[in-house]
Amino acid sequence: MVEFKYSNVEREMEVYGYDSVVRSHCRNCHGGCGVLAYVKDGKIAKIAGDPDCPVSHGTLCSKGLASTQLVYHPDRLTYPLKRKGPKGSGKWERISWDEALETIADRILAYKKEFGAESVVFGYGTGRENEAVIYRIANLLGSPNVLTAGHFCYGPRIATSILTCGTNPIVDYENHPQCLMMWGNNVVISNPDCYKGETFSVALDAGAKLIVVDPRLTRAAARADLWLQLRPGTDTALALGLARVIVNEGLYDREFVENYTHGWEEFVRRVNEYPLEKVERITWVPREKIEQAARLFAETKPAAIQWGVAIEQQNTCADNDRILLCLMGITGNIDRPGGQVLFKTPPIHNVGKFGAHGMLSPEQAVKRLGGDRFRLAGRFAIIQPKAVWDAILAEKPYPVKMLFFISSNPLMTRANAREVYRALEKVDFMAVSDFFLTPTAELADIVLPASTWLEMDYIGDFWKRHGRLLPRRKVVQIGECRSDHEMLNDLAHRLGQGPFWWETFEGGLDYILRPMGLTWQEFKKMDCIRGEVKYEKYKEAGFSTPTRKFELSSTTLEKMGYDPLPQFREPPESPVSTPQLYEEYPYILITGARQPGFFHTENRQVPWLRELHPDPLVEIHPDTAAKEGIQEGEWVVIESLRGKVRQRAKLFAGMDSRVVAAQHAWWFPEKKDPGHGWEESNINILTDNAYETMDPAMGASSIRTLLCKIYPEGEDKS
Ligand SMILES: Nc1nc2c(c(=O)[nH]1)N[C@H]1C(S)=C(S)[C@@H](COP(=O)(O)OP(=O)(O)OC[C@H]3O[C@@H](n4cnc5c(=O)[nH]c(N)nc54)[C@H](O)[C@@H]3O)O[C@H]1N2
Ligand SMILES: Nc1nc2c(c(=O)[nH]1)N[C@H]1C(S)=C(S)[C@@H](COP(=O)(O)OP(=O)(O)OC[C@H]3O[C@@H](n4cnc5c(=O)[nH]c(N)nc54)[C@H](O)[C@@H]3O)O[C@H]1N2
Ligand code: SF4
Ligand SMILES: [Mo]
Repeated sequence: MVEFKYSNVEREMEVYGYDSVVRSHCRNCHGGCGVLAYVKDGKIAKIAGDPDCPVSHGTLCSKGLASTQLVYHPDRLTYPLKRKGPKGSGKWERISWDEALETIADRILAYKKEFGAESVVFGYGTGRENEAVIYRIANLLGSPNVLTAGHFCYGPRIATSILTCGTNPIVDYENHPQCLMMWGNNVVISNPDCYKGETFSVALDAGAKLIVVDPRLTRAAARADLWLQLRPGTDTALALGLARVIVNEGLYDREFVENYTHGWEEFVRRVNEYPLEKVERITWVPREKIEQAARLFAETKPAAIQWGVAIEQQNTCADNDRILLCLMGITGNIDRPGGQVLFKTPPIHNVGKFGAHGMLSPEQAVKRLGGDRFRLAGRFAIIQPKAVWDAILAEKPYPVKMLFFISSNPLMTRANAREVYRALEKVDFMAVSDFFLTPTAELADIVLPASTWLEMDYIGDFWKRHGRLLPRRKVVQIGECRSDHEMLNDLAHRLGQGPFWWETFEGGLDYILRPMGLTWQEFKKMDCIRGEVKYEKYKEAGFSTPTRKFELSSTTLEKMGYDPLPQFREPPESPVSTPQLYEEYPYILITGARQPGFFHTENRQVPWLRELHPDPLVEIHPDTAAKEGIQEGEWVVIESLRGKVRQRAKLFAGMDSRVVAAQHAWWFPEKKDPGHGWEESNINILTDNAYETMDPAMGASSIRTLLCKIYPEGEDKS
């Protein structure tokens, strides 16, 4: 039974006259925070943190608190739309769900017949708990092409963890890590994937040591015992340097290394290719600091690495993840209390069959776009967006005719936005499911109104790696909006996939829960289910890898023709790899450090949140600003080889003066023309997606490390 142990629900209801309160879980980011939704006269009147929630303990961020403004926003799509004029004309007409889904189903079946199922590409962006149903419908159709952000976000952490130790090691905050190394991450703002900033902050307050690896002085860096302010894009070299100190000073966990790892000798040879003078030269981090950090991390037990996406948006993406996994392993922190634990999810069915991809035939699977080039990505059903744009624009290796984006705004969020635009403009047919008419949706043929998390029943977090399941309970219905799960369940029937789906998606929820002997109606009354928590499982069963060991040297990567050990590569554009370009574009540009109120392109129309960040900002060191004649708050032009955009200057001394940091995902919903200003400040107009600049295993684009120039608007330097 749902119990309100720590909250004052009854009193709140009495004093404020609320009619009811629904306990649920927010998903305005990757989700997980417990909320109490107070309802009055059929409307959500207030969202509050749920003190009984085991994930967030009553805390919420600004995005969660502003959910009511999202749900009741006047610009929300509340019924399906069909485009009336040419693409991007902004002319729409209301249609029924039947007409919308019939049109989409007819197109899918027609393209499948004429061009093969692979000509239909489904797409989503970051994790929004709808990915399993999207893979299910695509797999059953026979399309191997689901476009995600997985090439440069989280997918690499999952893929490399599976290769190295069987699953993603999660920081065990409940058992008090004594040292945290925060690497390319800012969890107190981003609360990403399996983590919440709250637990990290509690660990620091309890006295955990902190090492931060970040080119920018974040709040966490300011609190750190050691801040390693590296040159952007040089993470693998720095981590190899740390590993070298740990190996050569004998600070590693001998017992673990001897009994449970594979490839130790090769690993030692590799780290010895990185003497600290070389590492210092590459990374700009003084060798003494590297030594101090290595000793602090290896000698404090238990310790954990709180890693983030910055290390993945580089051409060394997979190597960055792999070397950090190796650091977790050789220090003996894997699957130990307070270290990094290979948590088990409760026994459930995965409707998407991630990993096994059992529903896709091998003949169709080999057609996955880019799968032969980015073989590690392909193995995890991840595709590089450029392969899709090429298939639309050049029809190579085969034509892609239809895109169906369900929770993504790729025009703003994928590298080389102008190429993305050309592809979206050219594609024969495009459907989009979203809350709003975004710049991407404006190029669609049909737009479907999606439900927010407050408008659906679902099993929150079932795809994540921290082992918890939480019921998400529907609070309200807005217009004709439907959850992506319900929408795809309906579409699947129209595609002839009925026998593999359910009458309504409640059947899908029952299916997910069935191995636990629960139905949705039963689970709905519960608070949370956690998988069995057990430590050092490898001592009994080994690791779930080909050698049953923790693979410092990856046998799988070797078989795939990749270097089995992590190695450093210079960023594709850098003072070292392209010195001539550096003369003309003299700053290293990093993009996309998270902002509290926004979630990528989301929330710019939500008043409470836009108030936090009215304009796009680019951080510039005061010395650089002085050199370029830039004043605080002034609009400036940021330019790369690909193009230029405008943002406002924010002077910030917490960076090397050679580095500039711009925000990503900016569009202006208040601009009523159909483009909504997508070109003005969209930093992905500057980022590159040439194949040779990508990570060879995952296909990650280097959106965190490129070269730019910057100057006051009006002083055109091109
Ligand atoms: N330059 C640069 N670019 C980046 C990054 C960076 O750091 N720098 N970060 C990258 C990363 S890590 C990622 S993951 C991607 C994210 O890329 P995307 O996921 O494409 O980005 P969003 O802006 O979040 O787009 C999501 C859209 O879906 C809608 N939406 C939200 N929830 C739902 C839902 O439940 N159902 C439906 N149907 N729609 C929903 C929102 O209104 C929004 O328009 O961006 C990447 N782009
Ligand atoms: N509020 C909010 N929360 C979000 C999101 C959002 O858009 N807004 N997006 C969500 C998504 S999809 C993701 S993937 C996560 C990401 O969230 P995190 O993993 O926390 O990553 P970021 O905040 O993007 O970047 C973390 C830090 O990386 C640093 N950095 C930049 N370049 C480098 C580099 O070369 N090396 C190193 N070591 N550090 C570098 C930046 O200065 C920044 O402080 O956040 C999620 N949560
Ligand atoms: S961090 Fe914010 S947006 Fe994310 S689940 Fe918690 S309250 Fe919601
Ligand atoms: Mo992401």
